[in-house]
Amino acid sequence: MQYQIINIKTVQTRKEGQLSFFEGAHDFPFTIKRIYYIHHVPAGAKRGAHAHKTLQQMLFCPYGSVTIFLSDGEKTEEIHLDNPSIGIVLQPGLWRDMLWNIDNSVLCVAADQYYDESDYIRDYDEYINYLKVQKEEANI
Ligand code: T46
Repeated sequence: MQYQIINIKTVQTRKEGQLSFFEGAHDFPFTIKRIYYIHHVPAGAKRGAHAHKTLQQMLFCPYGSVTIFLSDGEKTEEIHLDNPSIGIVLQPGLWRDMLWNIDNSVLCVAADQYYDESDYIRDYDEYINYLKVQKEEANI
């Protein structure tokens, strides 16, 4: 499955609390062009239900708990983002669903491209067909 879990650098500060950070060229496999975050979502709500053709993204949850369900058309995996020091880098071509486990959890995303709706595949049958065509093209 085309994703990596990354440890976000976190320091125990002299003041109460911890501070987590990442630096573009040092800690990232891509150049960040866009950051967005999803908030005010009630527990039990689901989002996602799409794949990206080319977009790479890093997802992390600085507050709360969100489960990410991934599929590559054959296998499925789920990752629990409930630690502000953990992120996942998703490569293109993965179907994703997200489940909010706790009210008002925040899901932050750093992306390597500007928003472009034409990069989304939002229909699962279309996604399976897209993967099939990709495989056929790779074998030519
Ligand atoms: C993803 C997961 C993890 C914008 O106008 N600009 C943006 O940068 C984004 C990300 C979205 N939008 C608009 C497009 C839709 O009209 O916001 C609306 C909701 O987007 P969507 O239904 O795709 O949201 P999610 O939470 O299902 O998915 C989002 C990202 O879109 C997606 O790339 O991988 O978070």
